[in-house]
Amino acid sequence: MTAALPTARSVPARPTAFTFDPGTVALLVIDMQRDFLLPGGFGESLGNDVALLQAVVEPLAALIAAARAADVPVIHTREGHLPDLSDCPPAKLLRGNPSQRIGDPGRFGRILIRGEYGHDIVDELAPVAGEVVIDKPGKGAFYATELSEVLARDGIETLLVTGVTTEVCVHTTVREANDRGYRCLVVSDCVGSYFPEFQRVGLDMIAAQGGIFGWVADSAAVVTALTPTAAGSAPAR
Ligand code: C5J
Repeated sequence: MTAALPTARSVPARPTAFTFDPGTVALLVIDMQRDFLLPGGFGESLGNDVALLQAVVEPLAALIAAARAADVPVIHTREGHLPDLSDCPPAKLLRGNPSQRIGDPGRFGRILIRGEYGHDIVDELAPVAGEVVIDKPGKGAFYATELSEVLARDGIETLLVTGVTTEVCVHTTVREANDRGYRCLVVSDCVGSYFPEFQRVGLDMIAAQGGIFGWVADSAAVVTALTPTAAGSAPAR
């Protein structure tokens, strides 16, 4: 990956300061979908407290706004399946003992089915025209998607990773990204878990062992680094 350029920005982070070139960075927003976040949705039907995920919305909205202002690409993902469930392995469909399964009718339409209201992104974080939305059948954003091609096309080398849930789709995606050579900064208050202990340990695991999967910083530090006046120069795009 490239060495720091003159336009490089630095973010206080764990385990070390994180530098990035604003011309080769993208903000990845993972699965901020109604099915996971809204009361009455799939996440809550699994017995989860969705308030823990909703706490992510406000700081993430501010981070997305900063990325857009800095001309940093914002890439959204949605976990979900085709209406005939042909892309959902039986092992995923039948796992656990939820009151409702993927594809069943739920309060917001068929659960985690593409095109349904619940499958889409919450209003506060809705993509704007021109932003890429990756539909993914798995937990990782690279598996069976066009994400690699999108990143290569846009010359992206570094990912600012946000979304839900920390220990599932965020972790899987960060691990996939690592194996593909991307540098990942996970934004601590812009990722969320239904389980506070998984949130804490999930973030610790990213930064452990000298940053085995990447770096961890809070959104205030990332917004400061993205803001041209604070960073002292305009982005390279
Ligand atoms: C889960 C996700 N937790 N987006 N999905 O099933 O993390």
